[in-house]
Amino acid sequence: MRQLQPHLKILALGMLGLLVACGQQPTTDPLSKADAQKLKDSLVQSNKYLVAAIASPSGVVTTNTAGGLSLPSPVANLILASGLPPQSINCTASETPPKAQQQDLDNDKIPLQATYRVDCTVGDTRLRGGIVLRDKDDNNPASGYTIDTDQYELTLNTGKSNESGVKLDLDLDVTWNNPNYAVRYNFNFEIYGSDGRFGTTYAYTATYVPDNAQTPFAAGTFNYEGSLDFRTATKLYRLTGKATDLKFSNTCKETFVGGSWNLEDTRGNKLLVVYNACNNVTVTYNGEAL
Ligand SMILES: [Ca+2]
Ligand SMILES: [Ca+2]
Repeated sequence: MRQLQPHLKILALGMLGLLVACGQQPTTDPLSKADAQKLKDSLVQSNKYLVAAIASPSGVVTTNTAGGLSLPSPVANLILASGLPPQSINCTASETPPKAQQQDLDNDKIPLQATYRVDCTVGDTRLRGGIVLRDKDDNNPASGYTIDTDQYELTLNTGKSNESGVKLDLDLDVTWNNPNYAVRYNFNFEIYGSDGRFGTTYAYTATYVPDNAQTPFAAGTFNYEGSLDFRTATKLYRLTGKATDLKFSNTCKETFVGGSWNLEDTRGNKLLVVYNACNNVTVTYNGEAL
């Protein structure tokens, strides 16, 4: 064993070096316009997943789009947010425990806990991953829920030289705080393809004020602030973010439908995302349209 020790030391030093290399410090460089464009793409593409995960627990989406399973709407919506056409989607899917064994005492269609795994293909597009859904309180239909994705990935042109895709790690925690909700987003979204690999990471707790307390996830308003990390191949930007009166409506599957999201780098450069209406978003960088 003694003879191994120098090797172990070298190994330990090597690993330490690796850890230092991975722990990239945020840059103080101004956000370049090219990177601002990538950040815009990331925000706009990721938007639909944020919107999808908020769904009316009372409205179960009965669908054959995921291997014939009838899924709770936050789960079905997340799968449909991939943009795969529901008619031609071909999935293998599993549900644990099986539906017949799932507990739902408050009948809010959110099981006490269930895990869904899907593997879907349409042509050379593939979606796979896991989603765990939990009721915050299975004796209270207004309680809220948590949804966590696991190794969730959408690949386009699978196996080809122009393969591209997105990886999503979304942990969402919706907690009732009568009459409003606290919504915790823990979000990591990565895009890869011909533009390289870039991603956004953030963790915010938003306040969510429903328009109507009887149907809390039909429509409402989000407000939150915090930092957002944007990684490119060479840089890590840490931006401050403030979302003001983001209007959510479950009639819009693509985007928020009102309000704005302001992101600012360490030099005061501003990326402003304005939601005009459903799927109608204006993004400017220091006042210039992107
Ligand atoms: Ca329940
Ligand atoms: Ca409940």
